[in-house]
Amino acid sequence: MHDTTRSGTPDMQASILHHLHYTVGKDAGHATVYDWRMALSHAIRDRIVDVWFSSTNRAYAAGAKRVYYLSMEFLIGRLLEDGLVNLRMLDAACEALDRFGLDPVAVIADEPDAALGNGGLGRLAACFLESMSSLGVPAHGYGIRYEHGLFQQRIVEGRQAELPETWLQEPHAWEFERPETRYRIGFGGQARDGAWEPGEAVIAAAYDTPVVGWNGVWANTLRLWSARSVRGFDLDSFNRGDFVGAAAPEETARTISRVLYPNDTTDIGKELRLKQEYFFTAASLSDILRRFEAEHGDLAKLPAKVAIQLNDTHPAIAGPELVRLLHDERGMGFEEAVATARATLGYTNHTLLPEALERWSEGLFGRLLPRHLELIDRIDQAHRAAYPGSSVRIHDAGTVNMGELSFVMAHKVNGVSALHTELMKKSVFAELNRLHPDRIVSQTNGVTPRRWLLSCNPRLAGLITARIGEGWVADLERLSELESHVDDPTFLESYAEAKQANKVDLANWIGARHGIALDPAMMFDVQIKRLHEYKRQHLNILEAVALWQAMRADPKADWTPRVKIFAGKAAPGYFFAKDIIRLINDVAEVVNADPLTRERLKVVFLPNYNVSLAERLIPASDLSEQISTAGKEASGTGNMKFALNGAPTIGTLDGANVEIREHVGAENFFLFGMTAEEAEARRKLPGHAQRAIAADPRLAAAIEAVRAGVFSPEEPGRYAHVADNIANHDYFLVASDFTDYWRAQREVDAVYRDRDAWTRMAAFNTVRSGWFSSDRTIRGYLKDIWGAAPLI
Ligand code: NBG
Repeated sequence: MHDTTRSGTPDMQASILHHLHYTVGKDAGHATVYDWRMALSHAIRDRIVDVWFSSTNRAYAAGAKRVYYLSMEFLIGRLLEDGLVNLRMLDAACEALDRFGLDPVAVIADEPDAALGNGGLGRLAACFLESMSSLGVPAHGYGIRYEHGLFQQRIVEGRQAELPETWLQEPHAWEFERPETRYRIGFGGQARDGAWEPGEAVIAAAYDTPVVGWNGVWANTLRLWSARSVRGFDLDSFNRGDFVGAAAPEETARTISRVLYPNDTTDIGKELRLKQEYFFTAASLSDILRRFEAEHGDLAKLPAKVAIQLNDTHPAIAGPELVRLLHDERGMGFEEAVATARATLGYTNHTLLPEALERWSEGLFGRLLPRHLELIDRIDQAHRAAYPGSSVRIHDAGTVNMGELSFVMAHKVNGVSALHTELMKKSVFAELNRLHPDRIVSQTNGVTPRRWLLSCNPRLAGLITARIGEGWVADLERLSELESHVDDPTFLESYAEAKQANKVDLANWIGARHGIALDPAMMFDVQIKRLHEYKRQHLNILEAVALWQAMRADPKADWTPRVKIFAGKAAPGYFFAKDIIRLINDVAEVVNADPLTRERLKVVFLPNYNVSLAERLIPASDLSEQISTAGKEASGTGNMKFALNGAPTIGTLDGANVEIREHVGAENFFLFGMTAEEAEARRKLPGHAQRAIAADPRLAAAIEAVRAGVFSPEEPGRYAHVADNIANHDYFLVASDFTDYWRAQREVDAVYRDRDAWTRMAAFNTVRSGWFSSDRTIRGYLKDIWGAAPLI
């Protein structure tokens, strides 16, 4: 379906060769895969740039409202295939590479993943950028150009080892440095008489990456900031022989954009982190105001022409910073400045985990941003004056609360699924919601169908297009036109074949890459996401242990063969999560070697989970594990990708699982476990874990095996603390949900054995997942939060 190319193969060949010669500086006889990949990327970039210019001109000509998405993370992954697919030049490019005697797959896979994010939050930002371009919304993404993205994970003797990520070691083919776009960002110093005299400063330097939308109609800009020294190279020190000192200012300044913090939903409370947040937020706001002033001038119009979205509290300093820019620097009255800022800002909350709601110590905050602290206190006072009796405090008891700050400074606050939004109203923002009952809205997350179906699953995409045409790519809800096809045996047969072929590809890749032989006839049961207790990978591995024991006890029974595939990174300082990785690998070693069970149960942990690995795994999955403790996963977005690609969910009523189940139908979803409310109540019941263990001998035996060192014979006590955690603390209710999880898994087994029933279920998941497109989510933000409209 990629055939409708704008420029045919000869044209493509010519531009690849042109760039190979004049941009990369190689001739075909000496070019490496890297050289070819760069040449192709530049050839594609040229075409994207044309789209980019015309979009920019159209946005200026229309004088339209612009959307600015501020995010610490953009987990964009590889861009070449994205560009090729959206420009519809994949076939032409593959053909051209083929003519040059190259393997297109290898060339495309040569691109490093841009891993400028930790997980769902950063990937959502990337999907939103793509959707805004596909819809033709004039928008910019703003973030940090980290030199080192999320660490690379190796598994060494079962354990996670972290290595630095080095995506910028090779030139990044997609970006344009903008030496003319630089801002001086201050820190420290003093606030005096309503003005700020920073004690130090760094330069924020802009790098632009165009993001092209579907069909090559519109392209927006992702602008990432890199930190530079204001002083540059110190020649005097150098001439004195102090070579290290000469380079010191530059090195220090660059630290700010050096690394992405490898934390997922937990706060790290570091000075450098706060600096990063202010650095990119301040640079972005200066840039936004500069563009606005050039275009419209009158600051009163700001909310009519600019919508700024804060992706979580990381850019929460945007509130006081915008007030500072309007009030201190442009002379707007304080109250008007606050009202203008509020009307311009929106805030998305992405988690209710208390440890992730950013709070800074007043000492650190005041030292780094003294004027902002003053402004925050005025904002706080004004809020209290407006709502006497309110106990809400932005700055209180020695801390500055970024959640409260974001809420007070935004005209809309949104949760990322229906359940999450409701829980937000009841918990973290209960009082603020009473004071501002219209402020909280819900916007359920979504994923871009271009990357997460068309590009990653060409077999299924081709089958869909053959049946209903290609309109679904731009309008995913059209998948519902396939409803009647689910009754057509030929459709189901092709659907099953596509999945099977994807599984064979994955098995071959895992075999070649990791030396693990997987039988594609087994069920591929997949849990891929960051390691976190609330995501409960330990529930999944305990079930594997119990299943292994059950198989050993009754080897003759007719077990449904399955392989449990895990992948995911743990924050380097999150020791329990790292122990779970090790436990999974230890269980794998024992279970996979057992001749009694190994034909029917395998456990695999794939290292270095990233966007590209997800693109490989999801189309080849049979079963999607979404088993978080109810009330803890704000939304999830992987859950949507699996459903769309025909992997039914085994899951709890958490996050967007709830809505997935409503859409695909309860009969096509394996539900288990307590609801959020029940979980909350159970947690308060003394001895809940022990009771659950006493009631389920299977669970007791599985925990006992882990405790006794069955999977760590060389160090029997290795997992005693894990067993102890589940038996005695179990905040995440692993024990209490185990029995029902086991039941649901056996139901999975039963349905899977009926190939037709399973295929129907999988197909219904695809056909009914159209609502989970990020295009739909963006339309929701446009209507309910941004008050902006697409230009195409
Ligand atoms: C994550 C949630 C996910 C959600 C993504 C995107 C953070 C702070 N939150 O459930 O845990 O899907 O955000 O909204 O990373």
